[in-house]
Amino acid sequence: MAFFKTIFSKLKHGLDRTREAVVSGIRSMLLGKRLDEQLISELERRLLSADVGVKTTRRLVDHIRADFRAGKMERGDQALEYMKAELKRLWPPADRELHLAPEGSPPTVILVTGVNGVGKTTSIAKLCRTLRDQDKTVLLGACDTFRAGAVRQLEIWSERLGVEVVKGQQGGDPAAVAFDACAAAKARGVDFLILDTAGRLHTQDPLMRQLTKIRGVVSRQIPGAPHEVLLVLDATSGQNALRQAEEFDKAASQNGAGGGRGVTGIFLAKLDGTAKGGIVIAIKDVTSIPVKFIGVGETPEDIQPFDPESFVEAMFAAENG
Ligand SMILES: Nc1nc2c(ncn2[C@@H]2O[C@H](COP(=O)(O)OP(=O)(O)O)[C@@H](O)[C@H]2O)c(=O)[nH]1
Ligand SMILES: [Mg+2]
Repeated sequence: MAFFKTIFSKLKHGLDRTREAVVSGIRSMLLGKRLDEQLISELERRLLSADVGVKTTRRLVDHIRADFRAGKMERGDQALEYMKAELKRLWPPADRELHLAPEGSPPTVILVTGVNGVGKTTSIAKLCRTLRDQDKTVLLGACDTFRAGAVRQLEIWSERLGVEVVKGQQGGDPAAVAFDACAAAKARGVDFLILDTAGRLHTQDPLMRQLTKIRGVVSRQIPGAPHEVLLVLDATSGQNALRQAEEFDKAASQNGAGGGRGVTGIFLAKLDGTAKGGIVIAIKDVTSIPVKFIGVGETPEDIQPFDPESFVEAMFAAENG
């Protein structure tokens, strides 16, 4: 399935800030230069400051240092090529696709979760837009009943995108909205049901239980659902995003609701708003949850599938390349 396609220019543009702040520095530091100990230490510092993460940075730099000392690597260009190749290999090919309902038994249910303000509703609009472009029918469920204006925000997007929303009372039970949305999705035979949930603080236990409850309702209504639990993270929040990934994964897999699977994928929003695009690599270091999508702007078109090859190329691309 390839609903989502990389558009390289958009991806590259989305990573402008990361590239300008850190990576173009690394490029110009290495290209055409001879390696020495000082250059290698500087490389290490810059990788860390792009939030690449300690583990991967250490692995890359240790290898370059060892090869340099053994006389096997002399030029900065070689170090750059080595890093790109290694980074591309970090992510196994499996499991970046959207998990779908079995052939012939729609709907595919996507539960979208994450802390307030990270970009959940916007990311849903993006998913919705791409699916609509592929002639898929989509229904939205507004399970964020806590925040005033949340339902309205989803409705505004849905009107623009031409999809319907199932909603409940403000302050009502989100699980009840999930129930109604599942019933409506089945009755209408839509291909996809996307549920927007309230911004749950990962440290607030009752809110986590709420998520578990929604999962339970969904799985009883539609066996095998939710097929995908997408955690939206805000790339601009750095280390905080990493902690959220760990906490959500733990909490969502407790109690066994919905088959006991935790978060099945990450939607990393606002990559365009940060110079620390290396966070994608750090996420890989601390959790086994695959990043499936990245957000590179505020409009419904600003979505990209996460593809390691394109990502690394875009991150290390020459400014005019
Ligand atoms: N630059 C940028 N802004 C984004 C992106 N995704 C969301 N936003 C903005 O982040 C803010 C919060 O988004 P929203 O979807 O309401 O977050 P929610 O509270 O998690 O539903 C809004 O101003 C969005 O326009 C993105 O990929 N890039
Ligand atoms: Mg929202």
